[in-house]
Amino acid sequence: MTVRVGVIGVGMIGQDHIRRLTTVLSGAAVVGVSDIDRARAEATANCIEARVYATAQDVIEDSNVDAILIASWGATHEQHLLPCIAAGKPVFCEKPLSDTQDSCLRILDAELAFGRRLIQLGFMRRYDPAYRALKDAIRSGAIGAPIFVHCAHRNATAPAHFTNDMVITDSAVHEIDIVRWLLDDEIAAVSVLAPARKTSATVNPLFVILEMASGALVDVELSINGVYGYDIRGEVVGEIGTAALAESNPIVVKQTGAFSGRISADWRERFLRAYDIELQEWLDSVANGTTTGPSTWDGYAATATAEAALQSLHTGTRAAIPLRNRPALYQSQKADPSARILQEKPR
Ligand code: ISE
Repeated sequence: MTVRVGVIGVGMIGQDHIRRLTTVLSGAAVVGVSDIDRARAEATANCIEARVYATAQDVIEDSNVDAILIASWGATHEQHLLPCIAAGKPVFCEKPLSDTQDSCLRILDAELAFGRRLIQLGFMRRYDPAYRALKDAIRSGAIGAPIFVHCAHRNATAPAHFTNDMVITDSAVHEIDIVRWLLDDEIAAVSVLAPARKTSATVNPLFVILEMASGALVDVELSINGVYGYDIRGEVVGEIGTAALAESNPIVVKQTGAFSGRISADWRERFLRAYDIELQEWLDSVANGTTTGPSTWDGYAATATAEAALQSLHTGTRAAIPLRNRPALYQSQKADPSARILQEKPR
């Protein structure tokens, strides 16, 4: 089956997903696009011979569109997701689910009322071969019960519009999601610290501490600007051993008494395969009439944690995260087939 996809939002990540759907993956046709910038939508549509729609609503309502990919600004997601749910159309939605907890809950309630999952959220790290191997190591029991997780999230440069709050909502949100998934646990509280020492970075580095419901502790260093490259690090310390992401470069060059390797320029390079696998699994699940992967619940939990982290950043106090009870529709990730160990899929 070819899934006919309509894309809402054709900025950087939207274009990257269209390239992937049209030239890398199998089983998809991008039949139409919309964007608040009509000229940008037309330029994109011309390259792939797709239709341009005047509004996102037109994409969603078209009976020639089987599934929707939302890659517009996070604050617009609710206004697109609610009509997708009303139309019963499967959606791949880039992170965040929405920019506020209240908005996430409205989306969650709409999907619950619909009665089955329709939304797969774009937390691509869950599809990264290294993160999947890390989860497998934890689940195997090889390192015992996790006690600490050490993470670092380092970006080479931050775009001009990047704010200190975005360090939490755009960047830390990935660690917020990945530790919930790795440990199959919820986050109970968060504290955010900013180093008193001044740096030359235009966006402040931050240090985030997450307290998991199980009692495990997570630290996340966020250095989003002015670092040597894009470097994502993660180490889980268990009761009897540790497991860590290895260096992500595929080769090591040794020469005149030194060794070196490549550091990714940005997330599109570092998580290239993860993005491919993520979207291929989405297409396959749409074709099978199911929805897997990061859910509306995961999006709500991530945004609720990010909101509490912002509160901690601005008040200097630890913030608790009172989540709703988890509805049965959003079963534990243990039972989610997308959490299975990697079968690399892109064809
Ligand atoms: C960016 O928006 C992303 O989503 C990247 O994955 C993340 O690593 C980066 O820090 C964000 O700015």
